[in-house]
Amino acid sequence: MIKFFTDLHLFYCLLMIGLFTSCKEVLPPAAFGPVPNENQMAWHELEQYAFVHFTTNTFTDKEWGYGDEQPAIFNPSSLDAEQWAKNIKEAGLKALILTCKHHDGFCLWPSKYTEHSVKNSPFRDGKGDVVKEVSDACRKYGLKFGIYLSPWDRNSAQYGTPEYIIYYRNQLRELLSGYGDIFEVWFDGANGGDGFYGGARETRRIDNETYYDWTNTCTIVRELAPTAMIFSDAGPDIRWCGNESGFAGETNWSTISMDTLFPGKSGIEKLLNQGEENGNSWCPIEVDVSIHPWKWFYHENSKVKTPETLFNIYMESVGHGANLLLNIPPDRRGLIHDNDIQALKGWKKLRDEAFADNLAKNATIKADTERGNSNKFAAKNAVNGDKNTYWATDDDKTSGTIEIDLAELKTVKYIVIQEYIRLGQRVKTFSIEARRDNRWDTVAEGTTVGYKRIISLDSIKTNAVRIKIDAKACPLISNIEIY
Ligand code: FUL
Repeated sequence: MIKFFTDLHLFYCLLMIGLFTSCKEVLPPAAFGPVPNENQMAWHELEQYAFVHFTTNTFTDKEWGYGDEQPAIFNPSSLDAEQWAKNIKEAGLKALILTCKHHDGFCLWPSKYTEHSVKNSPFRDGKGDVVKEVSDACRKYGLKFGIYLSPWDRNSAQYGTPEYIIYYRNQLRELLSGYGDIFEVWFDGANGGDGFYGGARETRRIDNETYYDWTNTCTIVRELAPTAMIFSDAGPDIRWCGNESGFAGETNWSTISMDTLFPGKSGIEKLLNQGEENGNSWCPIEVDVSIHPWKWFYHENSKVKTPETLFNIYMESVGHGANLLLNIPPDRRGLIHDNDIQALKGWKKLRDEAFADNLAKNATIKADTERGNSNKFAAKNAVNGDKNTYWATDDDKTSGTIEIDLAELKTVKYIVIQEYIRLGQRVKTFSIEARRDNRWDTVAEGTTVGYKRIISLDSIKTNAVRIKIDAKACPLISNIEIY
């Protein structure tokens, strides 16, 4: 009897071990290096949004007001924030950041800490609040709203003293608590020196590294707007791209070591533009550029960038794994000018046409290696339209090749690749090959991929595309599109 039970026992045990081994779960890779937090992930997914520069400069034809402008000159004849929001939305942009106060110190909201604001202007008989009108319009049109509050203030008599920091923070609190959800706070690194400063009309120099005490200012943002991203030349959440021409590096690591950086530090443009492969923080790039060449504010007869130029900017910002912040400045009426609207429409059309028909959707896909031979990490995850699944290799394989068979000869102009960055940015180099007459030719080579990489090809004819990847750790590719 005892013997019978023991044999049966043994049989069940072996059966269970067998079942367990065949169903053994293949685990996802561990994170590699710094990774984005949830706020940064949501920010990456916005990809592109608008900057709106508007203040007394719009009426004085200046780019940097001295600080002695009379509030009386701020008098837009027909300001319509909904016209801004509607056109920005229709251009496919996802948010709007408003210059609530530029370097001249004039406040677009009736701040209780200064008289230098809309409340002493003819706009809406001194009862207006541009920040409120714009944030309301954004909500109505489904755009996120962000604020720019210039640290440098050429109007304030206190500028350069510790009292000014109290003033600056009070204004920040007003903006963060009175206008609904704020998705981004933009801290400018510019500090030019001379200004009105309450009538002193002199040059005031501050120490960029210490004067603003950014750590404690950022704490205010964290308390009042916990999901807001903080932008400055040097993070902490998003960094500047190092230029105002509209491009992120061909190599663009979203990682950088920020320990010795601070807003306004000079000589770090290239570092900011490319990031650092082994940087210790996740701090991706935002590319800020204006629709008017070299002008942030509206000026009569300003040239407007063509849809084609805007498309190139898109390719070198969003297409290089950065977010694009495109400045669209309203004119003296308080409206986005029709020339700008036409450029935005043309740009949207170019994007829609370029990315209309994703050939990878119905294609057959395979990879030379798949993590644990598991469906969970199979090549097909890169074309299933689900950003949460990805193709991965085993931990000990840092390179891999994925092949997309288009079944017949197609014309291919763009290839989009996205890494599953929630587990870190990994791809160091890639090459793209196209199959023609049973021969594989290399048609493009590049370095980093990151959140998104868009590769432009010479309208090649091919029936299959092969992407070879070399990474710092096992590569994780969540999306491939072919157009
Ligand atoms: C710069 C400023 O000096 C420009 O006027 C503009 O606001 C640009 C976005 O940032 O630092």
